[in-house]
Amino acid sequence: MGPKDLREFLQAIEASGDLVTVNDEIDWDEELSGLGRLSCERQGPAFMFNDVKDYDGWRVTTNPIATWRRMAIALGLPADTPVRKLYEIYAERETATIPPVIVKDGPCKEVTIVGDKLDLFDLPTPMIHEGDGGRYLGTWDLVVSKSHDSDWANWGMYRFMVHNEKYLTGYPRPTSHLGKMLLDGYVPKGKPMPIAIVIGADVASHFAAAATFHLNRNEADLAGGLGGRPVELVKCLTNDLMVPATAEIVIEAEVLPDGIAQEGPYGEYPGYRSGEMGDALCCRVTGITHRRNPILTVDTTGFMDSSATTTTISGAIAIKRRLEKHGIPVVDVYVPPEGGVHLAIVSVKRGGAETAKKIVEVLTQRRALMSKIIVVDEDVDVFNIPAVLHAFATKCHPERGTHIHTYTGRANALTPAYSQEERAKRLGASVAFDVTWPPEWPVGTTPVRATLDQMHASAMQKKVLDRWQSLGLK
Ligand SMILES: Cc1cc2nc3c(=O)[nH]c(=O)nc-3n(C[C@H](O)[C@H](O)[C@H](O)COP(=O)(O)O)c2cc1C
Ligand SMILES: [Mn+2]
Repeated sequence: MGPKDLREFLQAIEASGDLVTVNDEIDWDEELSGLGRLSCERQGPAFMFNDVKDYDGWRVTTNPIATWRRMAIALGLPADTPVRKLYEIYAERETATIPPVIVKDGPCKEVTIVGDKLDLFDLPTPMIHEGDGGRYLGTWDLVVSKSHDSDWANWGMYRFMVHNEKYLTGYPRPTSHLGKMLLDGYVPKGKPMPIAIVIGADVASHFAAAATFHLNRNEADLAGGLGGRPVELVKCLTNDLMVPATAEIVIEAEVLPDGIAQEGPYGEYPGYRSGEMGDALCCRVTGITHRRNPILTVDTTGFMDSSATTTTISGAIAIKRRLEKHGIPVVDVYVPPEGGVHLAIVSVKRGGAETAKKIVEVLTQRRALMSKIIVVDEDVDVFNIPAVLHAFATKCHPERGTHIHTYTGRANALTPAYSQEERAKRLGASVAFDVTWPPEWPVGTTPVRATLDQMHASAMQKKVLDRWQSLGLK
């Protein structure tokens, strides 16, 4: 079972040496996020900042899940669990959903603020990067919304920026489930859409919010599966939405059906500041509730952030399921966090040009997040980046091995390689690199890899391995 709330998770990563506590004063204005940023780039620890300038009584934690070690602990596993194993366990738990339970009260209600007392500047919201459009409150969050005409309660992780004391502006993409709910249900009727921006819930709930999950299905069930226990939900103060009861902070708000506000730019997950300030949805805060001595969690978004670790695991599993559904003989899929959620590595039982072409088509049919797909033979371990790089450098034919697929209207507007014009028109392309031996080459004519396991007979391999062991080598 995973940790029951954020505090239990933080204790666990402190015990394993993956959390560093800072008791000296630190500035919310770029300083604490700067430390968090450097830690992502160096695969260092999460931080707990106990003394944030101007914000007595508040604490800030950066990048809860920016390493596989912290992901493992979040899933209730040993910190050194191999990535392949994490993928297997995550995929298993995704299919074993557990519905939430409703409780009457919870720690997230220890302090409640409504009416004139509401002021977003009372929260220690950091200025994360120089050049951001403002202070970002929602980075590692969980945003609850409910369908206008059904019981579907969606959870998504979307960025939100402080606009003024009582207004926030946010960037759920129009293709996100929140975006669809708003545009299909509330905007046509001219009704405000209630939302709850939840910060510091149990980690499994945040995984569920960031996961690639079905339309019309509740991520709360997925959170139960991932954490191995039902999530406890409690009703909001100023609307009927249900939120995780152990959350550190809950911002209750309503999205205006007929108002917009300026949002961005923001240092984003591909590892670059993306775009200009632009029109975005606008929300009026209706209530704030929080735990005593609350902890604001922050993802210092950019290269190797929490988003890279979290979204790549559920994204890769979704890609594998999708390829299987389309009859591709897929073995493994890995989306390495170093690729900024733009690169997928797919191993297949039988490769070749037709397979590579089909893979790039299938993976760009609806949304097109991956711009590079490396297709390898199954004897290449997709989790072993040096092995993948070796195969790519040697086996991909520069001309016949490159399969480009272009599309309009669904390109990822955050892809750094696209020009401003391409982004505006959502024009893009994805490429599959075929790093497999052509299936039409006669058996026995493909080059043999010069490795111990391929170039030597099994008797010699055994002899060498025995000698290796007797030399005391690992
Ligand atoms: C730290 C983090 C930040 C994210 N920020 C955004 C965002 O601002 N806008 C967005 O559309 N998706 C964002 N995502 C990705 C979504 O959470 C993800 O696509 C999720 O599946 C959305 O849920 P939905 O399918 O219910 O819309 C973010 C993910 C993470 C991990
Ligand atoms: Mn959803």
